[in-house]
Amino acid sequence: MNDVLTQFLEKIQRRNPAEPEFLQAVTEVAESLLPFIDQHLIYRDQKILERIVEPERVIIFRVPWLNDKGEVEVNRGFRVQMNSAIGPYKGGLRFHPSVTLSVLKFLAFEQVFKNSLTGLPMGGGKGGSDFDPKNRSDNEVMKFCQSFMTELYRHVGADIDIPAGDIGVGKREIGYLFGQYKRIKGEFSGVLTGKGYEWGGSLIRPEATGYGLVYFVEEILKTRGDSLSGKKVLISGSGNVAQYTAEKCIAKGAKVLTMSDSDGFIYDPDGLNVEKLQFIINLKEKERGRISEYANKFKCGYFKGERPWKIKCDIALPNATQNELDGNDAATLIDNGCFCVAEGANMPCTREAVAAFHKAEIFYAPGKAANAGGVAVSGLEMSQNSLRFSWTRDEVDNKLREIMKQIHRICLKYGKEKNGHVNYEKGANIGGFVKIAESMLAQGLV
Ligand code: NDP
Ligand code: 2IT
Repeated sequence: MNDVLTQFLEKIQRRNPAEPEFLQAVTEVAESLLPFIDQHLIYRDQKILERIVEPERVIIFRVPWLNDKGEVEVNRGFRVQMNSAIGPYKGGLRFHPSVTLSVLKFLAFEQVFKNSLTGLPMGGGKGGSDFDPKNRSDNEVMKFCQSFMTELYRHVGADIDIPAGDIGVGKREIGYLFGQYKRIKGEFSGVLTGKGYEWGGSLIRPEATGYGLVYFVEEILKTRGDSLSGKKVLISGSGNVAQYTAEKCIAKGAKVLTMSDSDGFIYDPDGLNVEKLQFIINLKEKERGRISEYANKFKCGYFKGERPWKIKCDIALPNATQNELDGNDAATLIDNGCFCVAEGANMPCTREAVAAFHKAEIFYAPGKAANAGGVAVSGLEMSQNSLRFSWTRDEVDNKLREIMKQIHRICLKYGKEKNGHVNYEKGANIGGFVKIAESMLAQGLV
């Protein structure tokens, strides 16, 4: 089996040179899937995994625009349409200077499995640009979004490919992108999710990834008759996912000790409360300021250039970006008694970190399961757009909770080891794969 894995990965590497993040994501999935595929020869003979790792289509385009000084700027735009076996392509847009083809291919690949796990009819895709919205005026962000959509509109549509937000793309950016699509096409459709509630968005979509993550952690804790009450929690990031993760953790009686941004992290030994969190939300969403200002305001620790994982905790929730928690961080967490790591971000833990969690047999929930709540409510936004109807907050929240419970059940079904330990990574990979594989078989060689 190791030979098969090695050969498979060597081929991926040869065909996708200089794509380390994509190779990392494929390695993680192939390690769980190849033994399973070996027991289901039709998947092997029909080369299902070989087909899944090849995007159906990749679009790369120039995004020229004028900044506030009247100067020309040029960025690169991408959309990776990875797999449409179970529905139209679906996945976020990321605007960040670190965006490359490799990053978007890894994200699109993860999205395929994640979307399958939600149980909703959504294929997988991801897109974005190396544009950095930080320190840009609203006018510049609008100009960029308009230029970006002036090319992207050809490739997306409510039944074709439905983008949403991700790092650097929130309600403001979705608004400008939607406006430009509507203007070019002359139609008001559900081409994007994460829209404002007044113009076709869903209640709970802003909260969904963070809330869903906490609901998933609750399911994990229930397996040992435990709850979040009184647990010490580390959160990284202070954006959309981190904010609503913190809100729900506080509501469940957990003690949130840290939050971070790309400059450093704050450590509040008393724990955040609703007022303190509101300060962070205002700081990040309105003033677009830095997390260090929290430490100045509430007189607590600020660790410049560091990540929160050295603080003693029960539960760690990496919610910022890929590879933000490495093997050394994992060893520190385990030594300090952390027993649960659940990924709000996509692939925040390196392979070495994940290996350490498996070895220590602590709970480790991969992003494709734990952070699926965001895209799940995007799917519910699509349903509401099709119905020309809006569900209440409670209706959407209850559906989200049920979806996260169902994903947890799938992880148990495929991930329970002989000794009773649950390998959520294996469970999520196999559980996500089966539905896609069966759909691909049914649809023939396309
Ligand atoms: P936001 O842009 O709202 O927030 C991102 C946060 O992460 C910010 O605090 C940002 O700090 C920090 N960050 C970003 N890049 C880096 C970096 N290179 N190093 C350190 N910190 C960094 O994004 P989201 O909250 O939406 O996304 C966070 C993660 O969650 C991503 O991995 C995303 O793919 C994933 N995710 C998002 C979903 C969603 O619905 N939005 C759904 C599922 C997963 P700073 O402000 O300094 O840049
Ligand atoms: O990584 C993700 O799942 C997202 N950024 C959300 C995608 C979506 O289409 O809502």
